[in-house]
Amino acid sequence: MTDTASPVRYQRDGKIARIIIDKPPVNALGVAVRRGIQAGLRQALADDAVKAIVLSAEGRTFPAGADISEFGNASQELGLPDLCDEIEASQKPIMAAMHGTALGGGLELAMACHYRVAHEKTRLGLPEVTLGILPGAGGTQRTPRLIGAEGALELMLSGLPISAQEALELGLIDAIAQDSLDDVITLMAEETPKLRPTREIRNNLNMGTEYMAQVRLWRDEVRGSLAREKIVDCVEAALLLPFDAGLELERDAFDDCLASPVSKALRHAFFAERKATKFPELASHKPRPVEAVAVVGGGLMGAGVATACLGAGLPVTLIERDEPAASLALERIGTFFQREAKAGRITQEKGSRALEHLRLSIEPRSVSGADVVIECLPEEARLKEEVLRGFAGDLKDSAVLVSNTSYLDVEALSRAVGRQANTLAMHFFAPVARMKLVEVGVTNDCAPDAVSTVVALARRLNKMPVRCKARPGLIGNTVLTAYREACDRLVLHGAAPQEIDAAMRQNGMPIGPYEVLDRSGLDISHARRKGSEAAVALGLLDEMCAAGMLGRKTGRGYYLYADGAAAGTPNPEMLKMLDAERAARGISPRPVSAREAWVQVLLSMANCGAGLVEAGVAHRPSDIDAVMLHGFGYPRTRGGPMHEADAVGLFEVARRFDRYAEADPDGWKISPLLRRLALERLRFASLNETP
Ligand code: HSC
Repeated sequence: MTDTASPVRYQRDGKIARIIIDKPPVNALGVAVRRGIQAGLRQALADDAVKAIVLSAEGRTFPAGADISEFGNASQELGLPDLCDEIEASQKPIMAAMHGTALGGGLELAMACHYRVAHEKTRLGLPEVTLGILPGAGGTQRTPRLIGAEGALELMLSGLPISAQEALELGLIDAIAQDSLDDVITLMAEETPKLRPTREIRNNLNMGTEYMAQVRLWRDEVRGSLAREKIVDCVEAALLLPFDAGLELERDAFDDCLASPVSKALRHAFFAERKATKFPELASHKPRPVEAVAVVGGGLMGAGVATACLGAGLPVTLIERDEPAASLALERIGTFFQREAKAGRITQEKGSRALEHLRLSIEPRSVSGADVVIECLPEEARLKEEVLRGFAGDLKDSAVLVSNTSYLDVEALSRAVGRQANTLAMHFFAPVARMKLVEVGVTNDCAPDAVSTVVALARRLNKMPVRCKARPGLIGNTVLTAYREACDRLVLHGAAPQEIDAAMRQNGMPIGPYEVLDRSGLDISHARRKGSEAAVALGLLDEMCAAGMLGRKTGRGYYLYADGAAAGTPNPEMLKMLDAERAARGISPRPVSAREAWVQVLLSMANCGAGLVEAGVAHRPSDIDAVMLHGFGYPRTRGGPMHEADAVGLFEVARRFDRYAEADPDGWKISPLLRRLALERLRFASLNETP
């Protein structure tokens, strides 16, 4: 091939033609790659000296799928399904030589080849379902032909990748290459295998009535997920219909899924979480070396952070105020490693080795050897300031001081400690071991290389760092506050707290806001909201706290908890207080539907998010979605509040806002950015391209 701009290379080594895909970072099968493969194939077929063809990829992976960013574009020149058909129809044998991750359309491409070989470390899978779609390049028809319907369903419905060894056992691939794929390619040159189109393989299609009953069972299990339902339909078609009829059904099913709001939301989430974790402005600021970390405070968060650092192989000095507190922290960390070992996630040795790198201290000066110091003290500004000032003079000049806070003012803290260039916020989520999100709150005067040091550390801990401006609440808790305020307004105007909890769950939240308050303790929320002029429900909270209704810990909160009961029943005393509050404010309660409740919370969160983007706290709207998805259980199938508002249409969002504002102007103040975008008929997504 002469086209040097093509992301696909062609070369001939004796009898073998090699088609090599070279489109970093993941060799996604966009239109240029598809055209390049087709051109290579045609060149090989036209060359009489070529007896067999090998399709492989350069860089870190075989294609990790179709190019997701192309989905939804009107024209899809040379579709992947057509390319796969052309490959399968080749009159010279084609072998896919895979390494890295052969996923989605990448694996479908390989399944259209006549032979498949994978490097031993390859992961293979059909993860389309995680994007709300199904394999749309013949995967639903070829996979059952290669490995049987049951294995195919398992692969497609779970979306989880399998190892090369598992793929070999299933019959998805023909051989594993231990070292270099070249050995297998040489073998192919020597033996020139026969043509073997996957569409013609029928022996794996178990047509027994027993198996069909099982397929029907899968159907029951997947009701409610469009993509999963359609996958089962397609596999059933593979069992019953000729190949081309199955392909046709797959095409229609793929289009239906692609057009669904759920798939749009899941694809948005995919790009939002990747974009949020990129820090292009730091590209020229190398992180400082981090060889030792100190964690100040060994409570649940501190122990969690220390455990994460130890797990990543970093020596940790954990500083507590006294011996008993230090012993408790040690116990917490030890228990964590034991639990991990018991669950088989780490070996006993790894746990013990990690613990060997832990040093406990009750001497604040022990921070002196650390490159990064992470304070995880209780959320009290005065306490944090006092402790940090106490050891600031002992820190290395280059040490970065991190405050694990969300609600406090880190700008003020950094000034008080006198290390403005080297202080920032890192907001971990509990439980630290499971939650990947870390908000990195950057102060105005913080040095860029201090920020890159913290970002690199977060990545080393296998976390997902999302940057924002260090402002009380950062992104997540600011939007969460707007969410809770919206719920409180609904309650004040007539909904019972348990109705709001049910409405939020019905709309996909993992737990209702009042259930959360009961779990975490009403006194904590009360202390935080006191002094906030926006706190709608402060009157009720005041009364509940004064009456000792602090939630689960006192057995009474928004719900009553019988001894040992997992769930509570609505607390009649609280409902009486609520009625009194409504009467005192002259509010006549009205019913609120689950739908209206969701609309109001969505509008409030999106409006708050718009304010954060406007104030420069969040870099772009999709960062807010990433934070809400990963930190607060916002349903992924809705994509995040900013995406969901876009899906409603910002003009419609603003119109509803205005309607609510007529009745309650104080509660419904629209952000200027939201108003402007609505008037210009733009979407939040138009701001997502910010580097
Ligand atoms: C599919 O294949 C559908 C098929 O059935 C075909 C249907 C045909 C329909 C025809 C109709 C006519 N596309 O994750 P990372 C980017 S659906 C575009 O940070 P890692 C990613 O955004 C696809 N871009 O790296 C990022 O870009 P940035 C099924 C993709 O090492 C960069 O690559 N496949 C992309 O942590 C690096 O990604 C999947 O769902 C794609 N397919 O993980 C697999 N994949 O640097 C999706 C990645 O600009 N991918 N990018 O931010 C993954 O799971 C992970 O990316 C890997 C690598 C595990 C591959």
